Order: sequence, then structure tokens, then C-alpha cells
Amino acid sequence: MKIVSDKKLKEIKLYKPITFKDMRGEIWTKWEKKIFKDLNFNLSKYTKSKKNVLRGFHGDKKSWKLISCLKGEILNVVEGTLSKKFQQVPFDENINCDAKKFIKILKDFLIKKNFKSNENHSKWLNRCVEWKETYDPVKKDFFKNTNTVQPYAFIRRLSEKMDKDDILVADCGGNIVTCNHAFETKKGQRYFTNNGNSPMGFSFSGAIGAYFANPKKRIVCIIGDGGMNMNIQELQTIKNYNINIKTIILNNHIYGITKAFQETNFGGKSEACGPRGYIPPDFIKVSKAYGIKTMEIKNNSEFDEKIDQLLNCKESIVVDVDCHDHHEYEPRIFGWKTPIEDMYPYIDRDEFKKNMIIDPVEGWESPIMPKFIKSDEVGDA
Ligand SMILES: Cc1ncc(C[n+]2csc(CCOP(=O)(O)OP(=O)(O)O)c2C)c(N)n1
Ligand SMILES: [Mg+2]
Repeated sequence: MKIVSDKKLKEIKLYKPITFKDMRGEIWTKWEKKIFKDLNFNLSKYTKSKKNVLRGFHGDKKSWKLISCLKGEILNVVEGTLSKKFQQVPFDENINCDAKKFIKILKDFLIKKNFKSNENHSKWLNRCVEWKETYDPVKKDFFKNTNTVQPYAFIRRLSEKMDKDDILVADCGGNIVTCNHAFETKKGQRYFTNNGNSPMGFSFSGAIGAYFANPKKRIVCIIGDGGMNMNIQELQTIKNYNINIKTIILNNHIYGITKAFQETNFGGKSEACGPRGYIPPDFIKVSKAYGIKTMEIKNNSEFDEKIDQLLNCKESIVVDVDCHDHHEYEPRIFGWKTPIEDMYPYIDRDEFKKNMIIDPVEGWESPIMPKFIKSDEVGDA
């Protein structure tokens, strides 16, 4: 990415919107229509530009900056989010710099200081390992036999059974949260995700891509029922090209993460994320119609044996894992200003304080509880 100061971009016109609101990175703006009337290139609802000139705005109330432009170069001069008042938990230092330049300067600095991995470093790593073990999100209880599959237990067992050369491609929503919480990658394994960007259905096509990159590897795709529904036509691609991937649908029959967010932020209510407004199809019947092998996993007591079977299957297989309507993803953050190190369910306050190396942020003694969430403190799904 090339960084160019806006002073160099003479042909660019910068306009200030009538209103501006930054909702956790989602920008709301209102513009006077007449300022756009001379422009003939329209790329989004609020920005217009002349060809090869201009594409969008981002900023805070003081500085309005161009964020990107055409001709294949991205010109990034965002400053708005460097302003502390727009940061959930304000940073101590804000640096506006090309990341490439910054990393070079940092590297030179560390070399000059003769920085080496020393005892403190391993002390820190040991501490991380200790925390990882103490606060494992996969609880022993999750393995108890139930009428359904507990997805955290399932993914942990899958990660134990997968080999060091295998490739995992995971999707988005609750199923990626579950994977990130419960899957423990081994050295040599590759784990692809679309974290953050989050297009539903990514992992199914991503797994097909991984297959073409390396057909000899065992490729496991994790996907939600919602995501699977969005790229379901790729079952035919698998058939056409005789692709071998293990597609595991963590089927909770709902848009799990969406429901979880709605329930948290709208007083326990939810809409249009299932079972009302959305129901997945019968993936077993659909996969069979494409001529693809299938498997169902109905409860915790059968997943051990079935994971072995699916991993050893010589051809493509679609596995429907019945997670009933599971949509509890913990630990997680509540509230707008809660720092990432203090997640719900909260640990004992003394224990939390003892774990902190720096001072905890203000209000740490009584962190926000789910039922106290106000509408102006909500994030999005
Ligand atoms: C194409 C697309 N549409 C909508 C969204 C918003 N979104 C993120 S996760 C999600 C629900 C995912 O449901 P599912 O695939 O069943 O996963 P679960 O959360 O239940 O594990 C939605 C609607 C998105 N990320 N991508
Ligand atoms: Mg789902």
C-alpha cells in the first residue's frame, strides 16, 4: 500500500458531510446533495467521484480525509480513528504511519538496542501457557453425553485427532468463534479463516481452493448451516472435479452468532435468525442429491468414533453435526468500553487484578453485566 499525503492529490475534492457518526468503525454520514451534482462517478451511497480520481471519505469532526482512490493504488490517510474519543478503550499512543515504515523503524531500533529473546521472554510465554490452561473455554462438562453435540467439545476432539499436516478452513459466525476457542493448531498445520471480514460460505470455497493448491493434503472445512446454505452449489464443483474435502456443518439450525447478539442487546429477543424467519434445508438430502457421501453426528457419545471415520474417509464427505440450537459463545466482551482482557463470564476480581501487569482500566471493580447493557452500548453482529 502506498501512502500519499492528501496535499499531493491536487485533483481531489474533499467535502465535509452535514452529520457524521462513527459506530465502532461503521461510518454514518449525511451529505448535501448539491455538492455531488458535478461528479459523474458514483461508487457508494455517499461518495461520488470523477473517473480515476476519488472514492471515499473517513474522518472525525475536525479532519476529513480521503481514504481510497482508483487506479489500483490505495491512498490511506485515515486520521479519524486516531482520535481518542472514537476509541472504545483509548490507546496510550496513536501513531499515524505506514505500517511498513513503522515495522522497519521498530526492527532497526531493536537491532540497535541488541534486543534478544531472553529469560523474560520465556517467562512471558510460560505465563501465557498457564493462562491458556487455567482459562480454557472448553469445559470438562461440555464432553458429557447429551442428546445433542456440544460444538466446543466436538471441535476440541477434532483438533486432537487431526494430523500435523492437515489443513483446516473455517467459516464465520458462531462456528468460527467455536473453532478459535476450541481448536488447538499443531505445528505444521495450516488454519485458514476469513476472520473479521467474515463472508458467510467462505470456508466451503476456501477448502476447494486449498484442495487445488495441494490435493495430497487432508482438508477439513468447518461451516455453519447458514454459511453452507450460501455456497451450497459448490457441491457440484466437488462432484465435477472429484475433490476430496471433509465438510463439517456445525448445524445449530439458526444464525447462531446473530441470535446471540440480538438476545444480548435486545433484552433476550431475536428475530429473523431462526427458527422464525430462517430454517436450514436438510443438508443430508441435498448432498445425496449431488451424489456426495454423507454422515450425521447426533450427540456427544458418538462423535469420537465418527470423527475417526470422517477423517479416514477416502472421498469427499458432508457431515451434519447436530448442535441443536447452540449459540453460547464464551468468553466474550460485554459493553462498549470493556477491555479485551476482561471477558464475561468474569473471573474473581482479585484474581483478575493479580493477573494484570499494567493497571486495569477504570471501572474494573464492577464490570458491566449482560442484563445492564443499554442500547447505546451495543455493538453489531
Ligand atoms: C454474506 C454474509 N451475509 C451476512 C453476514 C452477517 N452474518 C455474520 S455471521 C451470520 C450468521 C451465520 O450463521 P451460520 O453460518 O449458521 O453460523 P453460526 O453463527 O450459527 O455458527 C450472519 C448472518 C455475513 N457475515 N456474510
Ligand atoms: Mg448456524
